[in-house]
Amino acid sequence: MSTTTTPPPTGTPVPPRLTRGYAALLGVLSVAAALGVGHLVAGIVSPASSPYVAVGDAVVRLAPPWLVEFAKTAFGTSDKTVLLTGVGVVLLLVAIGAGLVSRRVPRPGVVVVSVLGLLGVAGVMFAPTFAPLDLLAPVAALGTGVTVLRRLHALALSVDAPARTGGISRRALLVRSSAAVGVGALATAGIGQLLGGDASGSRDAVTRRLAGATPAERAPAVPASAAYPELGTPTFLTANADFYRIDTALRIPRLTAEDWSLRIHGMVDTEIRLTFDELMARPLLQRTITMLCVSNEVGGDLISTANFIGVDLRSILLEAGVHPDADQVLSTSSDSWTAGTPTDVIMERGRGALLAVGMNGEALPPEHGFPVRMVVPGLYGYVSGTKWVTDLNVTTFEAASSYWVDRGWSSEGPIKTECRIDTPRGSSSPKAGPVTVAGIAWSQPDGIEKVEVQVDDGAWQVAQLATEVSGDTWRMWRLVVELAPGRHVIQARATNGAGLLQTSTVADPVPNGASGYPAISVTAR
Ligand SMILES: Nc1nc2c(c(=O)[nH]1)N[C@H]1C(S)=C(S)[C@@H](COP(=O)(O)O)O[C@H]1N2
Ligand SMILES: [Mo]
Repeated sequence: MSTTTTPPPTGTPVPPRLTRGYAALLGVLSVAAALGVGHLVAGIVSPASSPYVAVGDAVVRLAPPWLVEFAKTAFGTSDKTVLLTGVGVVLLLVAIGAGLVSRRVPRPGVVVVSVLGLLGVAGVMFAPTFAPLDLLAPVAALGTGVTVLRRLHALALSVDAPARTGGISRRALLVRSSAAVGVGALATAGIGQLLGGDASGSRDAVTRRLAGATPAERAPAVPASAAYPELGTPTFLTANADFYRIDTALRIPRLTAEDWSLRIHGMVDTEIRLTFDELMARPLLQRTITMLCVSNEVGGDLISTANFIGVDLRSILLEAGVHPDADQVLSTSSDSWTAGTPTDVIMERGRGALLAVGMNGEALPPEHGFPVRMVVPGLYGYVSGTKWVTDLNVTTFEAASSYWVDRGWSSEGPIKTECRIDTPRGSSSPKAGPVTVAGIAWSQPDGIEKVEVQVDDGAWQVAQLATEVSGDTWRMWRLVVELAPGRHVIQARATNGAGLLQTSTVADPVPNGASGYPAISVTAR
């Protein structure tokens, strides 16, 4: 560890530079400090926002499917470890490179470290679970990396200058500082790992348990004829990573299945407490359900469909013995969010309210409520979809209110019959002539019986409906209309399985859901 002391050719002063060895070490120390601090901040705020983990996840998301498949077959369950090791090796090489290009001045290394930092920022920003607070970790990492590189670089270049303070030489100071940065990087990373200890091990175990379980009731089949993704409608089942997400959680609760329990109390004959094992010992039911957020605008995308698996909530409440005047089930999550569900909806025979433990063949993803959430077909999420649910208080609407009701939303939240036009896109310019209009419609739990489309002031034309999967899910529709060149307004409206036409009254999401016919304007050319 010293600067090279090449004898200066007579007359010309040679700018000092670092030895190759220390330059490489400097690069590694800077990147290690950045990752350590990033991991620590992520451990406090949100484990998935660790720049190291986020970049690893981004690699998985961006990798071509064949590579992912290959990794799974070649490395099995250790594919994650192999990936993170691979990312680590690449980072180490880049870090060494960052040091080696900075032997004279820190600038090139700062650029390399900043690019790495920005990769971390990008990895976090484009993660499906992104929340603004997640930016803290990669930004802290970037700042740390650049600062360490600049400081140590300046110190290393000055080792041959006379000692600054009386006792200790600059060389000794450099050795100590470098060691301190190295130890600090390991310590912050370690503490971050401890703090961030998430429930992923517990979640993997639940996924394996679900794979081995035999459901007492299977989800209805989803034939290819149930959706028109080739026309621009969503796929029938929404992949977990694409499932819309709404919650007030700044950091996702890290509840494990082992730590979870549910208490059912209040206006019941017998209080019930369930552990996760006790819940799993009950009959498991698969149900395909379309969930919707009350904040969804007409035409919006806060709607998704999954194949949920879980336990019948009604049967548990029957066991508890609900008092006849208890009109509300107030559910609370481990992070103290609450929802109030009408008891009569949960207790309706055939409604299918679930305490869900799985989603599309996996344990619930952490951001969708692992280990247990409520799902009630036909009710907006804010009055029924409690994620990380740990408490059910059987009560009345008069005695208790819930999170969004306290903020002005309606206490009852039945999903309104609605539809959406997915193709053509609004403001697009399709070719004049026959144009396919397609979209989705929903009316849980009655299902959709008819969708009609109107072009300008023309007659309402009945669309072709895709195969119905269940009344609890969306139903796709399509229709070819003739468009003459020029601007046109296309509207749609749905009629549900009970013969009820959706309302044409335009309403905002507040206080109980948006309504009105979806309309787009296009210019045929
Ligand atoms: N614990 C908790 N559960 C919650 C919420 C929340 O903020 N916290 N939001 C609800 C709302 S408003 C909706 S629309 C659904 C969304 O569920 P998802 O994120 O799995 O799509 O979750 C519901 N459950
Ligand atoms: Mo919502």
